Amino acid sequence: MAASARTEAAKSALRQQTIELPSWAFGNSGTRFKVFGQAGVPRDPFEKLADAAQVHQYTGVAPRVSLHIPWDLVDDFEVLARHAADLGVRIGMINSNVFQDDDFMLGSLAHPDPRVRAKAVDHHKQCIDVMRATGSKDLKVWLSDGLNYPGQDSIRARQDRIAESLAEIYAALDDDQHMVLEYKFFEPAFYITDVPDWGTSLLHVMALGDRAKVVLDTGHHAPGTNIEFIVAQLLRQGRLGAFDFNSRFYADDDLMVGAADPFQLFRIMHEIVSAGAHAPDSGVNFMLDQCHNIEPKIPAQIRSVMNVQEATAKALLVDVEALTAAQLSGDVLGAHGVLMDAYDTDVRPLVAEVREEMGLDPNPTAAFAASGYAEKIAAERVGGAQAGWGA
Ligand code: LRH
Ligand code: MN
Ligand code: MN
Repeated sequence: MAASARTEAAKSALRQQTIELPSWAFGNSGTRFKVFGQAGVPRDPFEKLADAAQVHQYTGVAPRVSLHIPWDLVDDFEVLARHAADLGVRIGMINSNVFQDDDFMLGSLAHPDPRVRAKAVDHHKQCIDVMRATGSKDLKVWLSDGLNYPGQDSIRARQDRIAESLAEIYAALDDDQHMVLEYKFFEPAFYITDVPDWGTSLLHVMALGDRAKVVLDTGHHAPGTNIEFIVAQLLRQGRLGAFDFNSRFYADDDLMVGAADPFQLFRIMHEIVSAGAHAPDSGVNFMLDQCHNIEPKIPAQIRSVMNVQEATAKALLVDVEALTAAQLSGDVLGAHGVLMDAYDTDVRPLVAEVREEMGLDPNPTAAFAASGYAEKIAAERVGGAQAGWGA
């Protein structure tokens, strides 16, 4: 493909790619040391959606918002879904939360007590009801279940309990609803996490059925883990359901995607693009899972969306024919060079052009800043809510 054709194809793909925003990114957040309150943060889920809609208004590619239950509990979810539609966005994944109730201290779906497991399964059934009311088609499950001490519980029995509980949740889904299971190698449990890695998650979802897939949170791996390998492997199995994008330096830092390691994000997107999984119908949901503790939240989400777009643009510019030819002829440096040529391309003008073609301002950050929205909400909203932690 000629370079100009590649650029045109990249532009058309960028117009179609969408990125899902987390409602909790817009609330106050922090570390266990301090939550820093910001002026104008949303006081309820309705206002979180309004802020998310700003990100979509200026980027044009963020039309869905994930909810976290019970952080985003409202009396009437149909009203919330209509509010989203009025703002030009819609409800995306519904995240369950079985990590903040006292009953779940020793686990939720893996808990030794059947009564606690039933309570955790019931919570997921409530989340499925929220999906029905909002039109969401996807349930996201992350378990904080794990052990702090050797001998604390049976490793195998806990896997069996999780499998059984997940099967019950899966059976409660409607035929057109899906679920994803998120893994995380440690925290809050330190000795063992019951769903610590992609292999464990994959085994569980494969036992459930075709509508269960793995969600890969980029912050949930040990340092040095080759995430693009995991992406390639899950894609081969048709089991990559979604990303929770963020950046990590040390642990589950939840910083802006592409900030810590833009090259890693590019390598991930290269695997995605080479498998055609960036296409809107691929079944892979590109979501953000971030908290903005010290930076303004709406601009941080805008920047994150732009970071994903830029990494995708670079991946779309890889000269696939040249890469394949170099790979097949054993030209190690040639192949590496082709990949690096794409990574080293400044794609910012290309993405700006795409925005202009979509009728948007080429510079979303500046356009948002000029809109006066941040000043307006700071004046109007008093007593903003926390993102969820401790709420
Ligand atoms: C767990 C996690 C998971 C939760 C979110 C708030 O660390 O990544 O996705 O739902 O954080
Ligand atoms: Mn996550
Ligand atoms: Mn996390």
